[in-house]
Amino acid sequence: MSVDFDAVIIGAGFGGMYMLHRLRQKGFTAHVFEAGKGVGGTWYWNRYPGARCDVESVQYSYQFSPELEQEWEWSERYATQPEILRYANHVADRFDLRRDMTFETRITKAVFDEAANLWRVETDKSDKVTARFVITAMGCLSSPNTPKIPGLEDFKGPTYHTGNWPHEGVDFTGKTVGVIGTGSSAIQSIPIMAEQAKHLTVFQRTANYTVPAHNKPLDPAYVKQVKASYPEMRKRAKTKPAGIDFTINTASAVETPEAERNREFQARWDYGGLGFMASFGDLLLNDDSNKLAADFVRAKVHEVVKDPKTAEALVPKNIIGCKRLCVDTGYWATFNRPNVTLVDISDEPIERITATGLRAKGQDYAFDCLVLATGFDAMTGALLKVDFRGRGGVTLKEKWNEGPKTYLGLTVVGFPNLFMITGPGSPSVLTNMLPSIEQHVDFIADCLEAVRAQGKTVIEPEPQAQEAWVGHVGDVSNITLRSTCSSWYVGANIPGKPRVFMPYIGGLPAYIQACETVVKNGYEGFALA
Ligand code: N01
Repeated sequence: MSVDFDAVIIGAGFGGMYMLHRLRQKGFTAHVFEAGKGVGGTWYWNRYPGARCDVESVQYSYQFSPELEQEWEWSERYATQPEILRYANHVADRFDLRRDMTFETRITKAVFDEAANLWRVETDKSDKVTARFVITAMGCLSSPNTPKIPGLEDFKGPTYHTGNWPHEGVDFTGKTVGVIGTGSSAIQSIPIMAEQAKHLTVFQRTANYTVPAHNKPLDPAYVKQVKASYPEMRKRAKTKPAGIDFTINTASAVETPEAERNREFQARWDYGGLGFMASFGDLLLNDDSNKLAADFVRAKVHEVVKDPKTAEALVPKNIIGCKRLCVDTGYWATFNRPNVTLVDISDEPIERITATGLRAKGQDYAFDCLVLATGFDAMTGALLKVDFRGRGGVTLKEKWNEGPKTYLGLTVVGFPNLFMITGPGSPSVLTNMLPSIEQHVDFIADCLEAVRAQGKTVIEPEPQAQEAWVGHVGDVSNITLRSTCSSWYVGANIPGKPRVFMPYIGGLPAYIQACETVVKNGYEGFALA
């Protein structure tokens, strides 16, 4: 039986765009379905004020095309959302990707037809297409989480979610605003919303660690130097656990003399960004080392925030780096403004949303607009919104009842010819997403080519290979402090979600090596038919 496409790709973010390009290069027919009106994925939806990437722009970019690397000019150390979206659109134009994309169309169902060895795919626009392979490129943080706070529908004013921000923007001038959440999205947007709003009230359940970005325009001489040595920089980055080229100090924090240790923390603090967590090699392995880094950051809150009670509430109490570290511009200083109030709700949940605001700890707060900076149903949320049915009609939801199980974070037993770009069980969110995406896309494209070359039509992981990988993902996660706290990495932000540390924390180099070994051994752990 003939199929409409060799591959259907779900999502036109950085994963879906490059996947289409690679499959075309290898002579496969592929089509992308995208719910949004344009390309860009996370950068298409997350348009809240202040949204920018926390990985430096010269590193948060594709490396598959040296020409693209040379022609594109990043303007700031950390690119803003509009600039990244321009880049995504430039890539789509440059590689003529749009002619194989359908926008404003969401894939709702995909059923594996075991007799014909193909996927039957359905969309919310009533399209029905068949494809030999389905490749998900839906992003890890793309299914916004709206918490079920009682009365949410009663609020009379507008409610905005940072992960699904109005495209026309929001002008808060003269408005009173309530913000729920203090994660990365909130920490980036609060300083900017505070500049506009008449009054901003921030409801904080967990105080978060944040490191200054020290963002700045890029010096043309630096850009020239980067462009002259891009291959070396990319190569170095692939030897680092997070896939980001920054210097890692492997020394132990506890074993380093105090003065030297503080010099290192301060130097990292002054440089800014996520490299702070690479100050020492054991910050996520040793409680005492972690506490030293945490105390260094905690002291900074008191240096910045004038009101001692507000400062104490803003001091993070948990393990640094356990939840994702935030990178900010003027976040704590925002709480010195007379038009900003912090409400600590760590000891009692919000009682209810009311018509005019919300009620917390027995007190009513009134505001004109409500901002939910409440994050995402991470890693599995978007995947489980699609009704995937594999062998025997089993759904992915049933299969992942106790948490996601994958082989290499790429494939699932019982779901032949289904590949996930940066799926659970891969380094994904613990790394610079762009190189991780490219590595997955290259793996999938090569794999499809190998299947074709052998005259086969079906590839699927073997149960024992998946079991071994899931076991390994769990084992390495238990070594670090990261698996110990209530974060979206373990699904703790979604009531009822199984608590499993979802990404692979063994680091990008170990992961690349694991994938390369699988390929070298003739797609070890996969069955072809
Ligand atoms: O979401 P979050 P985010 N009542 O889940 C609070 C990436 N990202 O959108 O911590 C009250 O981190 C919740 O409280 P708690 C990045 O990987 C990257 O900010 O659960 N509060 C928390 O404070 C990041 O980690 C960039 O106690 C409630 C907040 O809402 C990830 O996306 C920028 C609540 C959610 O924080 C997610 O970040 C932005 C409730 N019922 C995002 N429910 C870059 O820089 C939730 N909260 C690239």
